[in-house]
Amino acid sequence: MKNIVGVIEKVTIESEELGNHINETVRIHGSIYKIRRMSDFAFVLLRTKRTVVQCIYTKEISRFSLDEIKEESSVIVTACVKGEERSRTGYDLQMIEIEILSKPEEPSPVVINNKCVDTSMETLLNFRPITLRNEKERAIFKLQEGITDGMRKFLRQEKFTEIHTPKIVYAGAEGGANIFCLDYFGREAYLAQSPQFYKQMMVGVYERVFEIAPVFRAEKHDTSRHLNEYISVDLEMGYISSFEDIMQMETMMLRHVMEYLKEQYINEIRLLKADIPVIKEIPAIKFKEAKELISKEYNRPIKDFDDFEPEEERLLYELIKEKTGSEFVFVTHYPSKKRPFYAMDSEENKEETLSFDLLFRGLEITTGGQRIHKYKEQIEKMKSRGMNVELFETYLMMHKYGMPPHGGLGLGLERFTSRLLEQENVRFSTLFPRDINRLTP
Ligand code: AMO
Repeated sequence: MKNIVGVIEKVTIESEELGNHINETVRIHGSIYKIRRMSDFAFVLLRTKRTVVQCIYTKEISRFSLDEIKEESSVIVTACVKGEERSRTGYDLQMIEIEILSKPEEPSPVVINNKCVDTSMETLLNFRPITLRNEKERAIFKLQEGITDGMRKFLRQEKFTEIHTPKIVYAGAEGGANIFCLDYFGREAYLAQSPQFYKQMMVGVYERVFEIAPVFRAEKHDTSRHLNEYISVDLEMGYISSFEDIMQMETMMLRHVMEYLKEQYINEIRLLKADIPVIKEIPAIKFKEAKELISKEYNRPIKDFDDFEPEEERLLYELIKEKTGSEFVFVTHYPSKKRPFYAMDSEENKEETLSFDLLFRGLEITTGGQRIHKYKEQIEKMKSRGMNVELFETYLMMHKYGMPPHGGLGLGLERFTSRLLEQENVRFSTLFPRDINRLTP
């Protein structure tokens, strides 16, 4: 019998530690990212967890043949760390020995070791397990880690409890036809469109909750902003004075995230040439006013009085940016008929809801608002929409047995990341996208 004591023996060092070992011999592991042969030496780039380290191969010092190694081999390099001003990191690794742990069967079908993967989006996504190894490609998702990490840190600080809610559900929360059905042991079930019901229920338990998890939308259209599975950042909070509290909380959260990224992810920001906005305040405009403003400023007749066309979202961004300098804008008081049954209507105008969207660089990234917390009011609204109240019995339990005034929001992580990086398609910020045509890899 053997005892596992919970210690991993360290045989190699981390690339971040290299700067502390100038003129010392170290062992470091990684994948051979690129071999660049020069006349009497070679640059060998080693891809480690987060950085690409420059190694130098010379016949004089290196005790192996360059022909022994291939790109994408997994290796342990023994090398001397030499200070080198011309190197990005301030040092080079003079290769002495190499231990090859594994070699690829075949060379990569796509060139992944140039500055960016120069291919179509289709190929980029088809070969995702490989193309993600590109320095820039993987930096996108490292930065995305920073976004969720920054959000988590902020929300914990604000006393939100992180929760995990079911993704197989008995009813859709968001209405509409974009719901996936599944056979649940002979009963009809669905994939959750959002954690809406559960996060509301959990407000009754913890007052402030959040969840960062996948949600599913059976969108049949193939657009640059729609995915069939995406990561939703959901928060819900009780004892709000008005739905503005939610917008205030989101503004604070986004401000915190931007600062956190600049502190912790500067290399990824530089590599991706990301323009991280400084958030001071975010203007808020009523939906109706926004529609009229766009129509007036751009001389466009309003076609749809209840929703934005994608082009209108872009134009609103241009306008707000020009007038206020902000790349974000809250649009409030959406028409009641366009919002789900749980949205609270405004006292002043029952046709409008106490809800909002947040647009970032011309794209909706968040929806949020105040919810109905009174039982009778909720039942009444459901009945007026012809809904089967009985089906929602377990949801309505919280209303029946008492809930504080509350509200929350849902933010699409991929949309947010792709706007931050000013990408043309949300798929570029999706690790393994699921869309109407794509189920692999
Ligand atoms: P909504 O349905 O507007 O609201 O979704 C919230 C946010 O999720 C993102 N999003 C999507 N991202 C990629 N592909 C899609 N198909 C997709 N659909 C939505 C958007 C959007 O702003 N329960 C409410 C939120 C709340 O009120 O708390 C909800 O889900 O960024």
